[in-house]
Amino acid sequence: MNDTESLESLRNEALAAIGAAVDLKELEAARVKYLGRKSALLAVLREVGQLEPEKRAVVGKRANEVKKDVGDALDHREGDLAARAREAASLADTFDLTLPGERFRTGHVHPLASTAEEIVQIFRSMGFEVADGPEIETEYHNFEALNMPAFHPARDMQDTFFVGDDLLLRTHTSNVQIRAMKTRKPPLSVLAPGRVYRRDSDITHSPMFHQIEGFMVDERITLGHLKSVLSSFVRAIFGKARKVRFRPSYFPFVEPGAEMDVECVMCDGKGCRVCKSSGWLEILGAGMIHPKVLAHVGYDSEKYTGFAFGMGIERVAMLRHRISDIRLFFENDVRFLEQF
Ligand code: 2U9
Repeated sequence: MNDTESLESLRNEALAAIGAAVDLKELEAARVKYLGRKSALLAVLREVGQLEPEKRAVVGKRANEVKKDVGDALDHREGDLAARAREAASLADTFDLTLPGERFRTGHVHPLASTAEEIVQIFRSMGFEVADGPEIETEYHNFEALNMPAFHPARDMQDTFFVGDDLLLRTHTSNVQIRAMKTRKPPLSVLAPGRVYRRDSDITHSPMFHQIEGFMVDERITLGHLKSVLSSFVRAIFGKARKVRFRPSYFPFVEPGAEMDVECVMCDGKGCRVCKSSGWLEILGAGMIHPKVLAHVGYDSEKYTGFAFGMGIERVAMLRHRISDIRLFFENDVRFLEQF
């Protein structure tokens, strides 16, 4: 093989190796091999001076051309490989949009909040307005004004948290109604939803729970109005077909007092463990507002009469959703809350 032929095969070999380099490392190795100090091409260029003059011109020219071709091919391939490396790196950083996404956990309205809202809406549709009041209350507004003077035995029915000399955590939302009555004149129909506190704790009692109380006062309000409003309420929340019944009961702030039962929602009145085989579930307490309570707020009990009622929101929610332990409402376990 003469010098020009060996230059051609060197050029072909170098260009093939450059084209076959898959990364910058392999390309650098090709650069060293074909253009480095110990490369065959540089040896040709070093020795070209010793050739006879005619050969020197031809071989020298071709060797320089080969050197330029190999250098250009190296630079070109380097640009390609660098671009490919950048693209691979950026692809590794991006998301695979075809992968299934993570499921978002959506929030839920707490079953107590939705039950309270539903109860409030039913009474609003019957003309009641909603009022609010303090959870820390005086003995007067929580007991005295409700016909429960000091040492009244009924105070024991509502074991109380005292937080000061004359301050307690309200045991019912009746304080809101007393305050509403004191500042306003009949006709009035007010609903008082809110937190109440009693020293009681087991699977159906919590030291903090929620009540909705309400009252209606005007001239000539009768027990008939009470029965009509509360029967409508129970049918709206438990279904039209549900039977209801009233039983006499005692609360110091009403006279007469009554409790209202709804046909058992678990067994449709047949008798089960939940209704203790009676076929009925107690749902709320009610009565005609005691004349002494009307007198405390400055209403003429000869002219005005009214009815009042109270219920526990937890109890309504437990019956509607068949929940057996009141503590589930307050543990905030998402596995429980997600079901509503
Ligand atoms: C005023 C006058 C009268 C509200 C009433 C009840 C009967 C009653 C209980 C039900 C279950 C409380 O949550 S519970 O433990 N309530 O039975 N509440 S009458 O009577 C009032 C309220 C305010 C001024």
